[in-house]
Amino acid sequence: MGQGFVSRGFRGRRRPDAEVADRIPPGQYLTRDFPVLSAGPTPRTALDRWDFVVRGDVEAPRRWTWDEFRALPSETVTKDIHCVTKWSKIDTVWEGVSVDTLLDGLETSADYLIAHCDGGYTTNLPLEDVTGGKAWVVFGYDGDALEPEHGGPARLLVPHLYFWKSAKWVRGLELVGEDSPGFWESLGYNNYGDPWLEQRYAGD
Ligand SMILES: Nc1nc2c(c(=O)[nH]1)N[C@H]1C(S)=C(S)[C@@H](COP(=O)(O)O)O[C@H]1N2
Ligand SMILES: [Mo]
Repeated sequence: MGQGFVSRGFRGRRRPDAEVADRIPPGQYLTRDFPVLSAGPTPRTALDRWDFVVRGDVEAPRRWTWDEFRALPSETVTKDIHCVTKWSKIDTVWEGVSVDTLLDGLETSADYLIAHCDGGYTTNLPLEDVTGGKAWVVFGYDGDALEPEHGGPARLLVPHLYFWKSAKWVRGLELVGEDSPGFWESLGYNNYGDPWLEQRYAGD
């Protein structure tokens, strides 16, 4: 095999921008980097003190230790992500537990949830936007453990909404009957955040 084949193969791993243009929402640009956006310091919770809780409007709260959480069925998903600061990143590869798995069989009359994180960050979501194969609690990125800066040990991944909904260092989901704005949502960002409708700010 000649040198030409090898370098061509390397270049071939990068898709030309035109090929993915229809995957980039309005006002966004494609990046190959993975920017870090955190409203505060990176929390570092030891795994033996980490747990994940589903609570709120449920008959009995559910709680998993790290080991229990990692024993849940997990999946690898490849998704495009879109940050409200206008970068989009395509074909990001994550490993985690589907929110469907976490809520499986749970009885609730809640229509919304609030994701709670180490460090105090919150974000609100309609329950229907995290069920039906649309959201995961991920602990792996690109074949490795999710780095602390990107939300490790675990973050929410809700790729069809702007990336601020993908709460880093997530520790629990609170099921609620009434919607209430999370951290960015109460600071003027859109309550829902559909990147294809450019719902960046309140009123968009
Ligand atoms: N806990 C927490 N989660 C968070 C944030 C944050 O500041 N704290 N920032 C949000 C925003 S605005 C974005 S764009 C993404 C950034 O994720 P990244 O740093 O892995 O790129 O995380 C989201 N989740
Ligand atoms: Mo963001």
